[in-house]
Amino acid sequence: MTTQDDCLFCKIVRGEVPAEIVREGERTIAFRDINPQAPTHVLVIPREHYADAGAAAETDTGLLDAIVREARAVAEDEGVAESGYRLVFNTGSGAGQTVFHLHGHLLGGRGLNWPPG
Ligand code: IU
Repeated sequence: MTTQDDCLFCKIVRGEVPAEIVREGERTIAFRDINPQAPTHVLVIPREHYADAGAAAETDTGLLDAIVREARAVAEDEGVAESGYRLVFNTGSGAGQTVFHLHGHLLGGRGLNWPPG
């Protein structure tokens, strides 16, 4: 499995940096964003290091399936599945990505506008 010593989210996976983990899967973990943008704002990340969704899609499409499934499970756990939620993969700095370890933002619990900013 690929991990990076200096990657913040790899450190969360290894338990070296604390996070409020809400769900753990075989290939993924989900934890609350430290700067929540909605009442429910959970990051779903792979245990393995990929820089972004595109990098994972090139070699490991099953991983993206696992992330989407886990996001749905978290949405159900959080009670936002029925009212609707958003799953966002910021991909590249121009799209607002700041942590270069693949993560899906699960946002819910409030009305979400479209188009996003
Ligand atoms: P982005 O899509 O790469 O911009 O998202 C990174 C997210 O990681 C962002 O929402 C941060 O608030 C969040 N985050 C975190 O949850 N814990 C941390 O220690 C750090 C960032 I640094």
